[in-house]
Amino acid sequence: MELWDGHAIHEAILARHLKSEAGSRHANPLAVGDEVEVEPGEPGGPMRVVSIAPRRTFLERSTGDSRGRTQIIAANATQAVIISSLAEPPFRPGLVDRWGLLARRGGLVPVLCLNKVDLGTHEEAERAIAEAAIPLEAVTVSAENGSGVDRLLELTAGRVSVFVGHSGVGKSSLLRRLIPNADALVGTVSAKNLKGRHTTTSSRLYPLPGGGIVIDTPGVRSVQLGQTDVAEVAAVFDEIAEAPPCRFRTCTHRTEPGCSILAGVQSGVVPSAIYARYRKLLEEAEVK
Ligand SMILES: Nc1nc2c(ncn2[C@@H]2O[C@H](COP(=O)(O)OP(=O)(O)OP(=O)(O)O)[C@@H](O)[C@H]2O)c(=O)[nH]1
Ligand SMILES: [Mg+2]
Ligand SMILES: [Zn+2]
Repeated sequence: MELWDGHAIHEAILARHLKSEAGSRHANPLAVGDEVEVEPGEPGGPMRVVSIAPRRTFLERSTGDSRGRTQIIAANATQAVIISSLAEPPFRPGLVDRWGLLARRGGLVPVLCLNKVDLGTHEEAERAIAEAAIPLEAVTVSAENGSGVDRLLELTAGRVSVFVGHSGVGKSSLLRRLIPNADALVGTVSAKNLKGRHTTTSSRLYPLPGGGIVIDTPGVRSVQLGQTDVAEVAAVFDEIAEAPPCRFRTCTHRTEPGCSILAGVQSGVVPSAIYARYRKLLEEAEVK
């Protein structure tokens, strides 16, 4: 793996005791963004990572393995920039919901970046965000023609951001807009992939010319939530999180009597599209 000391890149390996922490909740011991302590290795050889600092934030997703482990996608980022595209692939609000939940879980602020607006217009992009009632700060951009990229620059300036989203939405293209010579990469870490196979996926950390860091990640096929609960899912949707309390404190807002959310759907205070997304997220997260 590559290690960045703030100036230069060094080759490093993980000390054996860090490789296999039995009973770890995580499938990968080390993630991009981790801060580590190193010792010199063999003369001329790689340094050894001997300890990993406690993470201030983490962005994880479930690996879906039988041990219920998660993969840490990035450590210590302050903001998750959820990248979607207006078209090719089409905008999917449900994915934004999932990433938003995972970001909040790990202490990151989720923001939405809707890319490929050149395939439509900024107005269409903003309408798509409004119709989906996405409760996040949002920017609409095009990596293709550069429009809106100044707003993405402002949003990322001085912050540690991790770019997430499906394959092909334009994460790396946007990064290249932010960092003209992005090929001078400054840090990678390899992670074991999902099913325990040793295919290597790699995320990379790039310092922004004006200060701040962007972590580019490979697109993932599925964004599994793993262990979650009603409160965590409800917190994704402003209309649900901010509704008055239900009769039962343990209400799941599905069929319970005295449910203020169901009443809100009836009266139109809670848009039915939002309620449908809430139910979908609950079901997919297998909240009982
Ligand atoms: N029309 C249009 N195409 C874009 C835009 N941004 C990216 N693309 C194209 O979309 C494709 C995928 O872009 P990437 O930047 O590689 O996407 P990515 O999100 O990094 O994908 P992964 O690395 O697989 O996760 C490329 O062919 C880009 O040229 C855009 O704003 N408009
Ligand atoms: Mg990419
Ligand atoms: Zn309820």
